[in-house]
Amino acid sequence: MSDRLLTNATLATAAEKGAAYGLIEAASLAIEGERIAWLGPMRELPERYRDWPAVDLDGRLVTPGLIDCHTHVVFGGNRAREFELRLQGASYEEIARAGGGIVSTVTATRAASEADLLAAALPRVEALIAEGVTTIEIKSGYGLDRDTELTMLRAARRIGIERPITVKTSFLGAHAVPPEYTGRPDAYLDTVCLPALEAAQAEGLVDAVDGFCEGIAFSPQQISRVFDKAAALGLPVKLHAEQLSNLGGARLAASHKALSADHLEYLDEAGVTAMADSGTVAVLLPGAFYTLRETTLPPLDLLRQYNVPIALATDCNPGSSPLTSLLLAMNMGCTLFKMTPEEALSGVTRNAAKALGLPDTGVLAAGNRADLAIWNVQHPAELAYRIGFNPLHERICGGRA
Ligand code: DI6
Ligand code: FE
Repeated sequence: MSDRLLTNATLATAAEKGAAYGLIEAASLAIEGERIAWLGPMRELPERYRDWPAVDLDGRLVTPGLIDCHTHVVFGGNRAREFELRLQGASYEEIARAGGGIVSTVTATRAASEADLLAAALPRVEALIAEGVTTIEIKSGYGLDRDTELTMLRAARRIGIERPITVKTSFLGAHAVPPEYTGRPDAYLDTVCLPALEAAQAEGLVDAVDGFCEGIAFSPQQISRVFDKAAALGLPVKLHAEQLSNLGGARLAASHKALSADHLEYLDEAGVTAMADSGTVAVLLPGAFYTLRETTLPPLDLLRQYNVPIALATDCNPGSSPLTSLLLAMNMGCTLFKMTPEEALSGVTRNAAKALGLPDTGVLAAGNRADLAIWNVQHPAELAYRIGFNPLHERICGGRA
């Protein structure tokens, strides 16, 4: 699509400094190729853009394209049966220890081909795209053998080719101990996980390395070994930390300069200060909190007090968060975690970009990628306020409608 001008818009730029939401009213935004060339009040529009083809947005709100910075959208099967069991009283951890949970998805994922995984994931990704999502992070972690981990990552990369969306992949081989290694997590890491990471990196399939630090998964010592391998391969890290208990995962992640630590319901002050010092983003996942009927809240006040950037994501996965709406995650962030609607918006734009190490999206600014969402709303608070309604008017990803 050629160069053009959006006029008569309300911009919520999500810039860190300045007005709430980075709001600019009666604004124009010029798109040149895949980048934002200029934005600001209409009356300050520079001469050179005045004869560009213009679209009058009639006062509509424009935000950065939304970024879902933590998903597991590639997987086989589903866990509706486990949903029934949990409603009959079984806990998430009991189901996992009895060989259900993550491991049941592993069985279904191993049985699927790359084409099967892609076909199953696309409707989930399309639901996100329909809500203005322009960047998605996708993890492996349901293969837990070398071939299936690689197949998952290839399917994830394929999504970014088949659909107009930027995909960032994370290798999550340290997600669970597969049944064939029960009781031998270190042997799993040495013989499967670490060699698979090396192979995936050699194939260009990995943008970051993730792990699950939890009693039902891997200890901090084990995660450390995975992070050391990531460092040796030159890959950034992130971690599922303090979701069900406090093992000091956030501190560990921060000591490895992690991009993000995610979940964090059981995070303590030492973890918060460590994250503040390392610039690690707190990715909150209210869909999992809701699904697991968690009652311990992530420490929002401490995160704010120490200026830790806060992001929000769907955690879309078949077990703890079968959620494919980032707008609903924003609403849940506000209602369940008492985030402000402004924090919810920066959580799915500016801070989500930071959680993925992306410097040129997540904020509307000249020079950034033209990743935009145009909404049929007047004020940005409306995005987090409504439940189950999608006011997207148009989405532009890298300058393309
Ligand atoms: N924490 C989660 O919430 C997901 N993974 C993780 O480490 C859940 C994965 C699942 O239950 O399938
Ligand atoms: Fe997750």
